[in-house]
Amino acid sequence: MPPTEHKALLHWVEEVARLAQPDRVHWCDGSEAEQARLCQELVDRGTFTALSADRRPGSFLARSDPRDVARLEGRTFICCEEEADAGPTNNWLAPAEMRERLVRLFAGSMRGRTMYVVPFAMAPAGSPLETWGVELTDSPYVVVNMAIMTRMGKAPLAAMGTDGDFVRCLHSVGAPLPEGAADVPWPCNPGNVYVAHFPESREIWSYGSGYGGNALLGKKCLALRVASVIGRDEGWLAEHMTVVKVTSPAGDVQYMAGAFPSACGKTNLAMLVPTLAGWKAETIGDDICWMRLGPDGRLYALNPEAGFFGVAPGTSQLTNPNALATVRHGTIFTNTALTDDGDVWWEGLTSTPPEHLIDWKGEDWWPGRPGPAAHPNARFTVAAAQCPSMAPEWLSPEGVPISAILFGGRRSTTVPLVHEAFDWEHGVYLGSSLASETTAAAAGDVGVLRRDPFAMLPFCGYNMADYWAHWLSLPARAERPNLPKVFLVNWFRKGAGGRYLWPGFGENIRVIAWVFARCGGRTGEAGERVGGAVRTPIGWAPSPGAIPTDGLELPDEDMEELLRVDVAEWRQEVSSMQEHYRRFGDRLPQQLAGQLAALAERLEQAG
Ligand code: GTP
Ligand code: SPV
Ligand code: MN
Repeated sequence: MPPTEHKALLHWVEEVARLAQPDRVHWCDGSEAEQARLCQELVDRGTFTALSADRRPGSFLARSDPRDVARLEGRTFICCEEEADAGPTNNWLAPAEMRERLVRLFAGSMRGRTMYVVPFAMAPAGSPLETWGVELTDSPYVVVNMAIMTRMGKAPLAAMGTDGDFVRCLHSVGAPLPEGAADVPWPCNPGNVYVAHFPESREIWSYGSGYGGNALLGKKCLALRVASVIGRDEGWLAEHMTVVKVTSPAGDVQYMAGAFPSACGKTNLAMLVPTLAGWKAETIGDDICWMRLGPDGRLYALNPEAGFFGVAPGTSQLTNPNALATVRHGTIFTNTALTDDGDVWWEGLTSTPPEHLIDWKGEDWWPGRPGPAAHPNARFTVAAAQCPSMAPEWLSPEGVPISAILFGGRRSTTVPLVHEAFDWEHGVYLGSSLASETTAAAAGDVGVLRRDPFAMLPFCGYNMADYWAHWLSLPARAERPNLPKVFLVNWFRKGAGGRYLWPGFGENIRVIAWVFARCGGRTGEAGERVGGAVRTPIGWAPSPGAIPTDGLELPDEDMEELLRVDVAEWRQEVSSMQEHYRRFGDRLPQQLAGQLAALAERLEQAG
């Protein structure tokens, strides 16, 4: 007996079962016993390797099919009625046409498998933004990850009642099992992947991939692509942002949100361990935030997720001790390397690799072997509650008031360490201009500079120009708007020989301290503010000495280079922005065209 009397849900589950023809249907209750049973089943079928009970208790390693290792942006679609509403940055197909293709693919696609019914909630229970989803999936790997990443099972199902609205999330790895055939450890169908969104009917259909954002449908598909459309319609924001709580030596508290493209530093900023004495940082969320205007005209942010699906490579005791403490137990690792004593390893975890490993493809590996031992997009899935740096208010249903919004990408050149927007409209311009060198989080080339506005290029569920207009509309939506200040940061500027000029990680607190002071916070113990700024053509920049560098072995010339605004480079940036904006035709908000013209003018004046 299904554990609900929700008619629409029951009807849909039946309809999908008729189409996909699974051998059986299992309603997930989200209990610990269920999680343990499914993990054991994944061990039995070879998807999981149980890690050493001494070294990594309650933890597992999954190795994916080498063809299924990251998000597939080329196979991700926004299927709204009008192509123009998807905009030039999204793949589009008419809903009827996409539905036809998908129905053909899903027909019989779960044969020989179990279809799991996974009810889940995004946002803390009782939040005005709480959104329910139900994922139907034939992947037990997806179920155990969803159990960590969302509030999953009995509780959200009960909260939905008999007629609560939910987002229909349909997922199949696209690998039906003929009777008697042996399964593979990571079934998938890489040649036929679709990650399709129907924003108007609030539906997601994903086929062929079992990995990350392609398959854990609460995350990028629901909490960003679909939620961004709901937010547009209802007047709130769904963003690819980290949220961090910062306390200064003076005891002032500020919450900051940071939009950085995939694998550009959100998780690390969320878990920052400040190197400056007296500063404290705590975590609200690491990847997605939902924000709405409060009655006081401020933007309030909450983390809709319950776990982290974080990048493993580069995570070490030096760079992110909080992440390492979080993944000590009860963690699912995907595509890391396996040590001889049953633990995990990845590039950057230790300065010298172990003498022998099993690499992410399941092959013997030793130092000097070609290729990394862990896939560059290897990840850990772990409950946020295990993270020692969580701020208690990460569970606040109302969210936390944001003082600063940071935009940041990987820019080897041009973009200085930090600068501040002149005002809200200029801040929206900065977000719209965000660009970054591509990473392994998505399939395709790595290190290629591309515009990634608001770090939402692959995640915005509607026309990006309309999304900018939505951001521009915020001040008019509040009686007395009191919106965050906006900053552009760049931890990744490079010097001679391609080395990073800025030490990054815990040292980022030095930039945060300047931002904090710019937002009116008292930084020093005695209550002083250290936020000196000079006006440059691109925005407010720290005045000399305003970024504290005491205790940092940073040559003066490096700091100068980090803060340098090269007028010639910025003129090129303007031409590239003109090209970027041209793609949006007359949907581009006039204010942004005006901002770009004003920037060009300021650069002209600068000589
Ligand atoms: P997604 O989960 O893909 O959205 O990524 P993210 O934005 O959360 O990025 P994350 O914090 O996981 O960092 C990605 C990679 O960048 C890791 O290898 C980090 O070690 C590295 N990284 C993060 N912050 C810094 C920094 O301040 N400086 C440098 N040089 N590298 C950093
Ligand atoms: C990202 O790519 O921004 C991620 C990982 O956070 S995934 O969930 O796969 O989208
Ligand atoms: Mn992300």
